[in-house]
Amino acid sequence: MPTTRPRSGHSARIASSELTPQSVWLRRREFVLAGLAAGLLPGVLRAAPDGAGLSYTRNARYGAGETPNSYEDITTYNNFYEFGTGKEDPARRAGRFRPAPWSLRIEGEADRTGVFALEDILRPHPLEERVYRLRCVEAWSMVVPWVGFPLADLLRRFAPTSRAKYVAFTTAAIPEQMPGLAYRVLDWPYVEGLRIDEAMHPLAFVATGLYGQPLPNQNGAPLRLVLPWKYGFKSIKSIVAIRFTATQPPTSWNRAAPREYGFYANVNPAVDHPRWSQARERRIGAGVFGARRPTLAFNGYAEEVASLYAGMDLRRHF
Ligand SMILES: Nc1nc2c(c(=O)[nH]1)N[C@H]1C(S)=C(S)[C@@H](COP(=O)(O)O)O[C@H]1N2
Ligand SMILES: [Mo]
Repeated sequence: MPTTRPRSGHSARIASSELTPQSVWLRRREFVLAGLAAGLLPGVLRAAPDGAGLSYTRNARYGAGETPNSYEDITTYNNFYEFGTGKEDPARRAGRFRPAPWSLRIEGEADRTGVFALEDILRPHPLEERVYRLRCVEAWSMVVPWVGFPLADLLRRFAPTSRAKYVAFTTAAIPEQMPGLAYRVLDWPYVEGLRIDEAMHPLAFVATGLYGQPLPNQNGAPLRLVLPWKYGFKSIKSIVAIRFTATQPPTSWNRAAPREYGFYANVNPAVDHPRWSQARERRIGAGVFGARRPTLAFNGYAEEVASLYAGMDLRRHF
């Protein structure tokens, strides 16, 4: 599987400095120092049990002061209804799922559309680690050290046209490999969508790994979105298609229960779910005393993303 192949991180590029004319090297050095100042520190290569670790840089801008959940918590307490609705179903029932070979279909309002092999999708992107909070709409939360790259960097490669106002995403639906598809809990395949400026926001992330290892099937292998300021259901897993559209695309949870799940789904402690409060959350794995904590506006990322929604009524556009 291609994601197990080590990729070169910043440290590899620094090492090539001797081969470069000095003027270029000095400029590159400024670039590297700017990167360091911005918190892009060389990553630690953690070895996976089978030796298949990813190579990545650690982006220290995200996750300061947060203790990541254990690998065990993150990979055994999941929502991935294609494998069943129980929290332990994905870990137990995703073993037959094959995330390789994989391809991604790019469609709609973009100059470069077509079907691309996953290797070609991933090749140009240096991987970085970002520790993000994940807040599920069900009022539990976790902290996850994702490995991946900015969604904007991927989307720009397809040269979206000026008519591309939204981006729609589709999950794989393979009945022989995904036993949950036998139950019509949702209208399969799982679909999600973003306004294009949300998708291009620097926080929007494509994860291909976690804890320095390729994504386990239950977490959305081989690639999934991570949108830390939105409820977890926006972070669509195991993506097979991306479509640039002029109009707002349908989304699975909104279609299933429009009064309960909006298109935007920004984490908002001031707007309760019709059946429960969103004011507080239960941090998985935090023990009896640390477990209950207040939910923050935009899951604590308001400083970065609130301007995306300036002038919008967030009770109406929930
Ligand atoms: N295709 C698909 N994507 C999905 C889901 C799903 O059921 N199917 N569940 C969502 C929900 S509700 C959450 S909270 C997160 C959970 O991600 P995790 O299991 O990696 O923590 O995935 C989201 N992405
Ligand atoms: Mo969720």
